[in-house]
Amino acid sequence: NSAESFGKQVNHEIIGIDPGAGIMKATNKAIEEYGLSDWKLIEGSGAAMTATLAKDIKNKKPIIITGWTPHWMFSKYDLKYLDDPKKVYGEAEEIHTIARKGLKEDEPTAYAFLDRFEWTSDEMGEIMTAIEEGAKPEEAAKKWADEHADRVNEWIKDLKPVDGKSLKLSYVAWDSEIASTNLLQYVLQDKFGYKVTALQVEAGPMWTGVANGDVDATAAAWLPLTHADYMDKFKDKVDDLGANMTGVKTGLVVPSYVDVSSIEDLKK
Ligand code: PBE
Repeated sequence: NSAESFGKQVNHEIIGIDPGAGIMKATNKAIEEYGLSDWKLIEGSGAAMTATLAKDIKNKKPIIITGWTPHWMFSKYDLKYLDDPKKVYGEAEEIHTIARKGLKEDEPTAYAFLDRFEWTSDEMGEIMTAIEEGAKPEEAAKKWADEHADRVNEWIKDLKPVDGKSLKLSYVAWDSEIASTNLLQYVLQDKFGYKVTALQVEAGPMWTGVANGDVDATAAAWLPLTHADYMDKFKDKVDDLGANMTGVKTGLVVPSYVDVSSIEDLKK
């Protein structure tokens, strides 16, 4: 049948991203729970995954990737999530901002702003798409903030500027987090006068940095499921400031021309 030929056509390879990503852990669990023992999850990076996706879509070749929303790939290409009846990829996922212990007392302005910061996947999508179309991340973030002063003003209202104090954010080079972190960096610098370093690291160090106090905050904690391991390990050592975005999603994704609709179909 066509599902069997799909597995063969893609060499039973799922194109993954960086090994620290929660979606990689979820995919290994999916391979187990759906009995996909002949499938392999290929490690790489977000950028390598989207490059492979672009190439295969151009040639109308079958491909299966680890995907997530918000992501520009869903507006650029016709893609679909495979159904996940066992809910291995969770439900009602959110992106949270987490801060180091003590940030609230040490930097009340940054803390209050980060605590208020919440936006939508459409808003993030505008920055992501601009970057995908060639804008530098910091320029795309600045442009978005300048064009959405009403939104930015809701977040910064009544908060007092600081004078050149330093702040560190950590993030992973996932397209969604490149967009959010560049926006936070711009607002913290331009509206409050912080000197912000945005450290691009792997997922493990992103969490560890906040937990051990080397990093002030990250806006890239996907919860409750995607980063559950990290949260379990560090929950007493970080401040969870709640969701900065709701309704996000992860899963296995294929171009819509691929004739497979559920993860269960991969077994056949
Ligand atoms: N992601 C994007 C990340 C979180 C943000 C879904 C690729 C992950 O840890 O899987």
